Amino acid sequence: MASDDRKTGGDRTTGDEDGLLGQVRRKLIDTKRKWAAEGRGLSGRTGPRPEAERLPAGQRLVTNFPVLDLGIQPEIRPGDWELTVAGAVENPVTLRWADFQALPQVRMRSDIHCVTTWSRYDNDWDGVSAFALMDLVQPKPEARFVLLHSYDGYTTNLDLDGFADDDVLLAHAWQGEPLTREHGGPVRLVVPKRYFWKSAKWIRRIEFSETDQPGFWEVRGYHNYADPFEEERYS
Ligand SMILES: Nc1nc2c(c(=O)[nH]1)N[C@H]1C(S)=C(S)[C@@H](COP(=O)(O)O)O[C@H]1N2
Ligand SMILES: [Mo]
Repeated sequence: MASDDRKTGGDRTTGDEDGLLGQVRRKLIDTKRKWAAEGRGLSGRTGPRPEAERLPAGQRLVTNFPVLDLGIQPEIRPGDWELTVAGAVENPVTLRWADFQALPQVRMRSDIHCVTTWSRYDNDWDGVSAFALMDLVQPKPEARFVLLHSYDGYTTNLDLDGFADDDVLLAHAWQGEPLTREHGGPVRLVVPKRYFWKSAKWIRRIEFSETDQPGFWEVRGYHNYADPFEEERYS
């Protein structure tokens, strides 16, 4: 942890988290984690989508990995990278590279669906799960949304359920190789159940909040929720 940005774990038998909402939230997260361990989908499906339903409407499959961004690709060396997680959380943190690497690491395979109509199957991501990050910062009961901030000035928003899902991670590697600068290295968010603009590259700050704050594309007419299987492209 960078200096004393991270508060001590605190006594969880006191304070907000002891309230009913806090208990419900912990229960909810525990349940989702259990489902994830059992390989259950949150939509009630068991296991992956059938192959015939895997490609959302209006998408075409590609095997390359297109690059899309605002045209600025910030060069952040791991030694200079910092991720702050703050807002409506019990334990705000600023993680540097070694702190991030010391968190539990996972590998997750998922499909990418970009609103510009390309989809790419079977991407292997290595990094830190959203659940592990939430364990660390302990979102407060009132936290209902997340705003992601990136080093290029980009922002994007998610409802808490969108972020706190069993396939969401902060990735530092793709297909077993360190994430390249053009794809958001050193660390990007990956949110497979939403169009890819929600997967912030060059992540710098994660803000938990009571209120929803639309991000860069969301204020420019992109859909707030962005489910590819509902074709939620524009609002
Ligand atoms: N920081 C940042 N993240 C971003 C973007 C961006 O411009 N800046 N573009 C988004 C969009 S629109 C897409 S489709 C994906 C593209 O990721 P890729 O370049 O790795 O394919 O990143 C998303 N994350
Ligand atoms: Mo996109």
